[in-house]
Amino acid sequence: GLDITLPGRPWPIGRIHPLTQVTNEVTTIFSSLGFSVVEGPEIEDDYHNFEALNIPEDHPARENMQTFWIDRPNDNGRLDTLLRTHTSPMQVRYMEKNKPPIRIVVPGKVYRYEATDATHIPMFTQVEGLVVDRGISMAHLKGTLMEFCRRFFGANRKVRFRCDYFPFVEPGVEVAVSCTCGGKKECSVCHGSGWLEILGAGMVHPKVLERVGIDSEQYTGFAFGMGLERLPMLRYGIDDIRLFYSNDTRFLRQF
Ligand code: TYR
Repeated sequence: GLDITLPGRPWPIGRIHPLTQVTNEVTTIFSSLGFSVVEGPEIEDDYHNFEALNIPEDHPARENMQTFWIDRPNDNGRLDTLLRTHTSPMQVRYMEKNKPPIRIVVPGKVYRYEATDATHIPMFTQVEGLVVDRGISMAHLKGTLMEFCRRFFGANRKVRFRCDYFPFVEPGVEVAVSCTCGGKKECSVCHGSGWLEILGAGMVHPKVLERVGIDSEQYTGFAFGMGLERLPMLRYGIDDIRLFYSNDTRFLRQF
């Protein structure tokens, strides 16, 4: 017979992966600041990933971006196809097709040929940002990124800007956010420094603009690229980046 007093079977409910949640949160913040969200190819060519970003053949910056090359030589017998090492090639692709004013963010996967440990994995996620218009200055860069950090982390965290070098910007900066531990030596998130770097940024190098046919006398811009996994790691004190990719529901269920 049918016992209608029996409780129903529990229905397993899926949930949105924490990195998808964070991507949505980040793009929502930038949308409200007037940015459009675009995406681009994960398989890139040398020109867009390196050359057009001021990273020529023998530039030492290539060594910081251990590259997965695809074993398919071009007509000159050279390897030309790769898995993008950052989302910055989309700056170039977007500027090739669109004239200023430009205001975009680009979330996506990036790949580096690195050994795996608690803070490194061969595939991770970045969000690129690009603004190009008349009269864009470092003040716009700082204001935008400060506002982002305030909205994402809340008003209580400190935000630090320091000089950094990237071939495709001048000047370049690195942005870090204060760690919740306050700088304890045994903290596995910041290792006692009190800070975690979340993004690189800078004023778009005039050569990068000129290469895509944008007049650098009339237009200036700023760009940034953030490591997406670092945002929830900093916010929740997660100490192992591999947790995001190991499909352990005991971890995933918490978000
Ligand atoms: N592409 C850089 C990286 O992956 C980050 C970056 C992005 C730095 C844009 C500056 C910039 O303007 O390390």
